[in-house]
Amino acid sequence: MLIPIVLTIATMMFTARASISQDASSSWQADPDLVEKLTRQRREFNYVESKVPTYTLPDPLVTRTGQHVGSPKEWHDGRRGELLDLFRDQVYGRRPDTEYSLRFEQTAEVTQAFDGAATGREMKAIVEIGERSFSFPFVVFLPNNASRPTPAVVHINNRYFVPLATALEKPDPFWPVKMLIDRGYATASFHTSHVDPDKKDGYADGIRAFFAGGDPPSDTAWRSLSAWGWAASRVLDHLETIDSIDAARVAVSGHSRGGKTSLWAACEDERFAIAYSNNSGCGGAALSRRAYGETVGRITSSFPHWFCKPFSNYAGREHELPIDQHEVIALIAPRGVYVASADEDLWADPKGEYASLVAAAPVFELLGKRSIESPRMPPLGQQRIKGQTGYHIRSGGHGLGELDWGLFLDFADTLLK
Ligand code: GTR
Repeated sequence: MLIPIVLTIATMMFTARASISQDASSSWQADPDLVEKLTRQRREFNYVESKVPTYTLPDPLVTRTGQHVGSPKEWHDGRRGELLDLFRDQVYGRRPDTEYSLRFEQTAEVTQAFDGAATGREMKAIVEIGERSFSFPFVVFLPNNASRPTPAVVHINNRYFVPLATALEKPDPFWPVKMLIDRGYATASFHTSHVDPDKKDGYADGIRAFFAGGDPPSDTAWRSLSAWGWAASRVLDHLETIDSIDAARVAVSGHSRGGKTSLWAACEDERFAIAYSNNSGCGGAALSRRAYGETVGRITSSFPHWFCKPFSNYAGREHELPIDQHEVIALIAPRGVYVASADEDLWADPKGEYASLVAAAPVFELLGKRSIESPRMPPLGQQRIKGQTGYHIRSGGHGLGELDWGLFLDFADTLLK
């Protein structure tokens, strides 16, 4: 008798557990088997929820001197600038204020792309300081048949450059141009490494060295993420000159390191109406204090060119950070923010990505806007949209594809159309 009873309980336990992760109505939780597997593979990193340190997040609505921020005016005139400066000095670095001139050159054009649905152009942004110049290419697509100026998405491509000819030849889920056009959006994209090489020793060839006249960067000078975000703003400068685009309705998007960049780009440049951050993790949407998956210590040693020097000092001392990543989202308020996670991408800490969106809610509220407030994550595969913020977690690993894009555009439609 004993054996069958034990078996039944074991089966029930298994069934109960399986139904937790698959029940379409329950809030997402990391798959315990995956947690176990990753823990075994990377012992020095934490994937276990119960081992997340207890932490208190800095309150975005309390200033450094302890003043409570009680009005939109106090936010805009005081606290927002204070927070922006903290992120500049402690995390992403400070952009130079050197004067430069900027012009754009068209290097190729196709007026009847995608059976006449779009015009595609390959462009060059040329930045000049005195006699010196620096340039990077980007590609723009404009819907041909819109009856009024369209919204647009500037996509930060951290993987490769997609030249005009390539974009016309083969669909690319990482930047699905045809899909964007079909949904009524213009779009533009550039490759991060063309602006600032994505490698530890690439400084000399990038825009940062160009601005510094070859001098090495100071500890708090901008790093690559900020440089890439700056480039997204230069592409927006160009979009502002195109009559068929409504420059007040332009989103900035990116995946992973590109998703960290899209958030920071929208903090630095308030012209972006939405930031879309896909699987951005540490230094992006995920809260640093959770130290779940990738940590401040790990990211600043693996990618020292992404963050300014002070950020590395918080390795293992995340609780001492004067800010946390929910305040990056707060800096984008009252504009739109969309965060997307992936079920198997625990390295990017989906719970921490969602939690920071929620922790920014008081700022949206102060500014008279609605945003996601529920501490419970939505179930796997179910999108949540409330006012200015949206979120989904899909099944699968680290990556950006048409499913993510489609859900993001559903959110963008609610704010930009
Ligand atoms: C990972 C890195 C992340 C993320 C990602 C990417 O290896 O640890 O911070 O940015 O790469 O950009 O694909």
